[in-house]
Amino acid sequence: MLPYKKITVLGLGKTGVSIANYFAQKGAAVFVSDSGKTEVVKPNINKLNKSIKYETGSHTDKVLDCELIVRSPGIAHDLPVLIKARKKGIEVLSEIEVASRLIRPKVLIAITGTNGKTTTTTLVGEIFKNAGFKTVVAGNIGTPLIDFADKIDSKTAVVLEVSSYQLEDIEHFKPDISCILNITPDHLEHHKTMANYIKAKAKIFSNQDKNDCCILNYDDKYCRKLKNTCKASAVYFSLKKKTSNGIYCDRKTNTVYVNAFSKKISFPVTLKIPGRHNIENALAALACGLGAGLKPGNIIKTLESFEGVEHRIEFVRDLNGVRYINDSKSTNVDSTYVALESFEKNIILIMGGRHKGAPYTPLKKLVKTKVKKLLLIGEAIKAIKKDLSGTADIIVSGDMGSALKYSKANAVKGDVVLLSPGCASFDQFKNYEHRGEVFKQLVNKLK
Ligand code: UMA
Repeated sequence: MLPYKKITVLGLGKTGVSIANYFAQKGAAVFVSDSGKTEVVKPNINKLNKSIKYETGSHTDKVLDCELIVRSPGIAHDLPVLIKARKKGIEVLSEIEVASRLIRPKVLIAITGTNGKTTTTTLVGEIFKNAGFKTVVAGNIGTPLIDFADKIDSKTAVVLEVSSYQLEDIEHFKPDISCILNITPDHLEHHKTMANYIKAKAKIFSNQDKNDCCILNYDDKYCRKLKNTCKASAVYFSLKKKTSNGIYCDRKTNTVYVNAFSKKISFPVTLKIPGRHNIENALAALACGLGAGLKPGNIIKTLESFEGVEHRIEFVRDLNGVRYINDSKSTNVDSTYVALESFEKNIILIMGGRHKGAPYTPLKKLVKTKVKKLLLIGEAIKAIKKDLSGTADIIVSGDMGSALKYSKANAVKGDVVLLSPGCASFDQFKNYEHRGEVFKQLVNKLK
């Protein structure tokens, strides 16, 4: 148990409920503050332990009557009440910092990156499960680490997906193996500048030392440079260059060369998951496994049998030769870029949702060459229209139902109807999973 008797939890989403209940059960006095309207927050209030006090609608100074504030990841790091708290000397920590102080696992692997986090975290989890480990997969992927705190022991492998939001308020968080998959503009509405975003990502290795390992993408300019500031033993993965301490894949022959972890080996790998980005994810996962001392043969078997994750370039249905693909997990421009790269041409692309600040212009070339119709939904319609005008035939659909109705009426054999929004989902859906489910339900109803 941590040495705090009075704790405030800021935000009552998944993280807030878990952390508040954990500390209440351990006997601490817990206060929860959520800025949302009572009727919206009510379902989560109902999940709270009865001893917990709460406020809704705004964050008042009641928040400050504590020794520790645990900030939910989606809440701004510089919220006025948090600035006040820090001035008063109250600790402000993220849930992963708090939860990681309570566990002593066999190995802690933390994975971040703008895109590919969920796929890679899931894959690394599978690698450890298949190697016979008791494995916990948690974090930004959907279940807060604190939910497993009492179940993790010295035999457990913990595989954690971490976001830049969670990393902002860490202090001692120290994974044995850290991994940054890539860094491209995202969450700029939260971090304000790219420099702040990179700084938050780099915190993943800030407490590591030479006995730890940090896995970085050589082909990503920001990741490559981070090696210079990293005290852990850094291992690169790359599709472009065989580095002296790294893992490289030759895409022409599908051969992987490992020149790291005191190994010099090569082997062929055939993945089921499509696209360049998934080869990168697989190389990173391989590095995580090798870094933890697992046998290459076992890891390769898992890489080759892995079928991917829901909502990420997920095949839904073939209707009269038209393929429907759910990529609702695309909540930023770069992940839509990656999805477009995975298909040849004849794409009917559904984009839009809540705008997150980054421009859509990096998609111009791919949209122009591969997209037949660009269907726009949600709040970002104006911003996308402005950035991508002149690239493809743009149709303002407004919502998912209309976009699919249009797709059904206009798609011909050989087309791909791709939902890859490039935006957050919160304008019209509860979250990206909800958006993906709605898409799949509507697609499966098409006659
Ligand atoms: N709220 C306040 N004050 C504010 C803003 C929000 O009280 O100023 C309240 C809201 O009213 C709401 C609550 O905070 O009730 C929501 O908290 P949250 O946004 O931190 O969401 P959680 O439900 O706790 O989910 C979080 C992650 N969400 C975000 O980082 C936005 C989930 O990642 C994660 O799975 C979960 O913790 C468990 O660890 C989702 C995500 O979108 C998938 N992550 C982003 C991404 O992957 O791009 C970073």
